[in-house]
Formats: sequence, C-alpha cells, structure tokens
Amino acid sequence: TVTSLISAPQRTNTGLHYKAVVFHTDVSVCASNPCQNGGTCVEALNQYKCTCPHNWSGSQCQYQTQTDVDECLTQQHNCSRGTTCINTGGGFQCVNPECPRSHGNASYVKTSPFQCERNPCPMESRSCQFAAKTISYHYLSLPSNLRTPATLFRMATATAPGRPGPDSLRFGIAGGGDARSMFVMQRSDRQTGELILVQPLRGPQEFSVEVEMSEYADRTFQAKHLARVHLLISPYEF
Ligand SMILES: [Ca+2]
Repeated sequence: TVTSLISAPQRTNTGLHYKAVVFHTDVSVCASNPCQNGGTCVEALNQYKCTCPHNWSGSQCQYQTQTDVDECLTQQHNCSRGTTCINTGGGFQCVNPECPRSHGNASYVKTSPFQCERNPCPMESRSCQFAAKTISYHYLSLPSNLRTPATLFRMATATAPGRPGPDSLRFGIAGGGDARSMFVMQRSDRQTGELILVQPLRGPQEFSVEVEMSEYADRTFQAKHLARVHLLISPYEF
C-alpha cells in the first residue's frame, strides 16, 4: 500500500504549490526481520514491535536476560551416585574430584567428597613432608565478565583447640601460567588469605587455579595446604 498525504497549499511567487508527502508502506517494516533471537515482529503504524521469547529483551530482542535454574537444588540433574551436582549459570556439572596419584613417598586418601589428605610420611622423607598435607577442591560458578577486582576465595587455618597453631602463614598461587596474570593472592588478616580476580573473564570457559598456604612455627616449615579452585564461567552475564 502507498499512503499519500498532501499538504495544505502553500502560496509562493509562482502560485500555489502542493507538497506531496508519500509514505511507502508497501514494504513491510517487518520484512527485514529486525527481531533477533527468535523474536516475533508485530507491525504497527510505520513501526514494528518485537515480541521477544523468554530470556531475551530489548527493542530487537538483542539483550539476553538469562535467569539460571539451579538444577542441583530442584533435582533436575542426572548426576550419578558418587558425583556431586554443581550448579552453573546456564547448566550444571557432575563432579567427583580425584586425589593426586602418589608421587615419591607422598600418597593421598580421600577423606570427604572434596578433600584429600596425605598419608603419614615415612620417617625422614623430606619430599613427602613438603608435599601438600591436605588438598581441598572448590567449584565456583561465575557469570561472564564479572566486575573486577573480585574476591573469589578465602583460605584460612583451622587449628585444633588446645593445640599450638602455626605462628605465621604464607599464601601463594601454586604453579605458573595464565593464573599469575589473572589473580592475586593476598593476606586479608593474620589467619586468612584471599584469592582476588583482577581481570574480567569471558565465558564460557572453565579452568583451575591452585592456591597454597604454608604454615610455619618458629620460622620452621610445618605443613602446606593446597586448595584447587575450579572456575566455571557461564556464557552469560547474570
Ligand atoms: Ca544452572
């Protein structure tokens, strides 16, 4: 259809002039498929309106408004026995962390679903003494592009009551690689170290960073504890 509107006559030196204003509406405003991500285009007067599917918004359904379902909490997961359901943004995972294989004289036994402990070391085995005494496993589900700096994880000593604890602690990021540029491990108080993300991470991706805490008493090394923090970064910004 062509709609023509003719303006009121305008008097000029050469007589009366009529200005025709023509709206071409023969091409549907929806023909260009302006609605993204499965949105439905609805024509209005020379305009369109997008009716967006669930989880999408914006004039062209261009923004994702993801809301996560906690499959673990709502029992919508299919994790087998012996694995633990970890909710992630946009999904879930079934995990069952395994203790490291024995190396040298150090060997480990699983004491809970997310904890391994070193078996007693043979006498005078220094390599075993310096191997991590405990290894704990942690899973963090994060949205994409989390605002930084962000404190992700805290590590602290737990001293048995009535027993003398370490008089100093040292915290660090174990291993090298990419983690060193993305994280900082710093002390937040005398007993606690915190892992801080200093660089935004775009999902979807997942990787692990290992942080360690060494205990000293009278400047003598006592024990090292390792925490393996597995980051599950969703494709969405929640
Ligand atoms: Ca989920």
